Amino acid sequence: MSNSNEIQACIFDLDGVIVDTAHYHYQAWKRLANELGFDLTPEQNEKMKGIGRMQSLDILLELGNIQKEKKEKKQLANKKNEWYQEYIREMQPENLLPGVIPFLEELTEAHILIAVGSASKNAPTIIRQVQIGRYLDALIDGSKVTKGKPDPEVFLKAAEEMGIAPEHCVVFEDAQAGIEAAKNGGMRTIGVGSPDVLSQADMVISGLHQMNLEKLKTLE
Ligand code: B16
Ligand code: MG
Repeated sequence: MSNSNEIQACIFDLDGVIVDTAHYHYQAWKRLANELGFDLTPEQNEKMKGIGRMQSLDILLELGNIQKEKKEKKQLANKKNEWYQEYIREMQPENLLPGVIPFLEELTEAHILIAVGSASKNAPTIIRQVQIGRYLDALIDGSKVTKGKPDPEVFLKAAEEMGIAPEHCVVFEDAQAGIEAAKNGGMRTIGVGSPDVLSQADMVISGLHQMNLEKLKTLE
């Protein structure tokens, strides 16, 4: 009989956990802010992490105290996305963050299922470029959800696609909104990044190079 705390699946956020595209998002938003006549600090950018494209734009415009019509907003979001896609076009397996492959290998060997749950509509492209598709049992990206993090939809859909109950899932996230989303879905959480920002998580690590099966099992 399986223990009710048993970890049967890990769900990974993409940007900031598997790859450092969080940095590219920041560069693209900062470029847009500069074009609109103001600057975007790394602290302000924290609020935009893990949030969908249009919602992020709303936060940016509010920071700049700028009002735009719907049509112009679409154009600004497209512009940001084109810059972002330019940055990610060159990505390769070498761009995977340290420790990703050894941990995915360890999970696969232990028969723990693996999913990616990302707010990004560019997630399938990134996964193809860094070549980790073979490890995944489910991929839920921004085009498959209607509600952004902190709504748990993205993680609940990943769990459902794998056929695993939320209480048997652990979510790895670098964004406050993502930790909140996982908790709202009844999942355990591992924050990837700074403990100051991710204090709500059950455990915080600086990157997947600090993770292994034994450490994961301490959450059971
Ligand atoms: P796109 P994640 C999120 O990905 C990013 O953290 C967030 O900064 C971005 O705005 C969002 O994806 C949408 O991305 O513009 O590519 O659709 O962290 O949930 O993997
Ligand atoms: Mg992220």
